[in-house]
Amino acid sequence: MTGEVDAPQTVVAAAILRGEGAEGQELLIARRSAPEKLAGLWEFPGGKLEPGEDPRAGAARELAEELGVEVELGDEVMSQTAPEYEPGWGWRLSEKAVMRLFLGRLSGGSSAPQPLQDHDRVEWVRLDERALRYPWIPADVPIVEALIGT
Ligand code: 9L3
Ligand code: MG
Repeated sequence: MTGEVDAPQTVVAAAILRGEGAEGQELLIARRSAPEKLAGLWEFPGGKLEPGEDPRAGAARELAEELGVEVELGDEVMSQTAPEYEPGWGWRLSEKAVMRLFLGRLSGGSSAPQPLQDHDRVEWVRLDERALRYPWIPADVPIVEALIGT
């Protein structure tokens, strides 16, 4: 009983946007251009929540800033089996950061996603083994694997 408290966590919120492509359902992924150590790696777009910000609202704000889109977000993406998913917290990114992740879609009337800020490319991809050929940022790899079911 040393009176220790949990270190404050950085909370990131991100979205998996779904769209209908020629071959069925596709997901939006974005390639980071910054910071340097993550440049060239793909992720589900999002970013840090502001203090007290609702996670879905924060994810929507980040996508508006980063990609110029309007989104509608729904169910949270969770896992019962991935060790990286911590119930009550979200996806563990590092010792100090967790990520809330939501399924969503572009709102009717939204512009198409464009890399405006921290990305240099966006793509719609099918969620199967081919998605694992992209160089993902390390924190997102277990999420993609959990979604594909590998
Ligand atoms: N992060 C990991 N996976 C993601 C996102 C959107 C972010 N899908 C990590 C990368 C950064 C941190 O969270 O270290 C904060 O993200 P940002 O605010 O730089 O986008
Ligand atoms: Mg971001």
